[in-house]
Amino acid sequence: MFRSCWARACWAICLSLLASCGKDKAESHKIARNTGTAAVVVVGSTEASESSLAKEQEPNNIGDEIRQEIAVSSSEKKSNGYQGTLDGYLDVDVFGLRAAEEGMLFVKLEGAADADLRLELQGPEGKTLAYSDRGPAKTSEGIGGFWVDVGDYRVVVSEFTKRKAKKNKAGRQGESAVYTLTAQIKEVAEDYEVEPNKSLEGAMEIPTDAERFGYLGWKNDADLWRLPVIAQEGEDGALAIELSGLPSVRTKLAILDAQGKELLEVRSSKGNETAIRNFVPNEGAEFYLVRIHAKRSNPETPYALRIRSEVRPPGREAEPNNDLQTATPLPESGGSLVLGSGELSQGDLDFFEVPSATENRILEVRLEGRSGMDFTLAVIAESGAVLATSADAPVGIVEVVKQVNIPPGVKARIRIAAKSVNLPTEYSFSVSLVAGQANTPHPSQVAPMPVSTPTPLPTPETSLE
Ligand SMILES: [Ca+2]
Ligand SMILES: [Ca+2]
Ligand SMILES: [Ca+2]
Ligand SMILES: [Ca+2]
Repeated sequence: MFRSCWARACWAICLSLLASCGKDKAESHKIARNTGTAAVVVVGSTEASESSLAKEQEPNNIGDEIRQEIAVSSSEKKSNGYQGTLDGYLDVDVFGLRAAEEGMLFVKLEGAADADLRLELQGPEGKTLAYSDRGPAKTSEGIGGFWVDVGDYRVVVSEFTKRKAKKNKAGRQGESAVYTLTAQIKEVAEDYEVEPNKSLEGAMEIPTDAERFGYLGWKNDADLWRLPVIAQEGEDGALAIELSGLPSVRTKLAILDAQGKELLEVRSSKGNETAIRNFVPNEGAEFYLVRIHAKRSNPETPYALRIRSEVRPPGREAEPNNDLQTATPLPESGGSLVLGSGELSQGDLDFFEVPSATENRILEVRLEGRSGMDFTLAVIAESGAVLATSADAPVGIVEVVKQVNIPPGVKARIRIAAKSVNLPTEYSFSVSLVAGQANTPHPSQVAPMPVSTPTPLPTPETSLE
């Protein structure tokens, strides 16, 4: 206990020291891009009332001269913009956007309940910079926290029409209901992301035991955060990486090494939080990257990302442990019983390694999860051959495998997965090992099955390009 507390204290001190070392860099990086902008809390957007907005003037299609412009600057405390309509499904409305200052741009497109709106931010030459198509008609579109430099941009409003309707020229006809398009540069607090941060170069720092905020502000926005670490004292230190839920969004949370290689990615269910807990940094690793990403954006609600230091009790998993090679070794025990525990998020999979012995043993595993989740349990040989799986017990029932022969010298693996994970969920299990021979088929008589992607879990969606 004493050692454990001491290790925790050292771990925390080392991390906070490192965090303060890295701070100058993070701040200078941020200040450079925020010249002349005081760091204050995000201002509540003072929405322009619809009646105060000017009406769009046609023709304003792609290729027409831009005659209407939205002026944005951080000193403007209200949104500027226009009201418009889409005259049939083929109408496209292009507005200029002039940024008088650099900063974080927020664009909002609402109304036109009878049309499925799309919103695009373009460079002056028409190159797409950010895109929003979040849902059918009546879904507000927006772009949240896009970094603009001083200069000219374009905002394009158009309508989504299904391919078949387009082909048959059978899209919506006539003038749509009125839409409202507004834009504003908002000042953001110190602990918010600064875009662009899709690459290591732009990644801001998040120290341990800190909280940072950001937006998944447009389609395919991906945010990287730089997580500095230092070799921990003892072997029981770990990190918990926790991401808050975003309304109507399924978020993806990944940890990458310093070279950008993905080590583990978990997902949230719609609107819910997700987490990677029990993450154990490699000795000597300087930093890791945390990536936050989703298919569907939310330009209005920020996410909160937290990093906490934790202590791993004996037998607790060490992430990443999603395959045979990275299985967490279970502690050697004097007796015949070994205890283990861990946590599963959606997309996670946990492997444990059972210590080998000089004699043949009979293995039994009993797994208990919290909150009535449907776990699956398997015992696998070093070769990948499945030695035993738990019967498909209903939700909330303890999963058991028993009478499994473990030959001398073999380090068997235990694989733990779950069928549907709504929220990150803890589990614990016990492993009993008794010398002897059980009457079960030899491993070679059992067909091997893929172990890195268990059937019950949905296949991960395509990751970022
Ligand atoms: Ca129009
Ligand atoms: Ca972002
Ligand atoms: Ca896990
Ligand atoms: Ca895992």
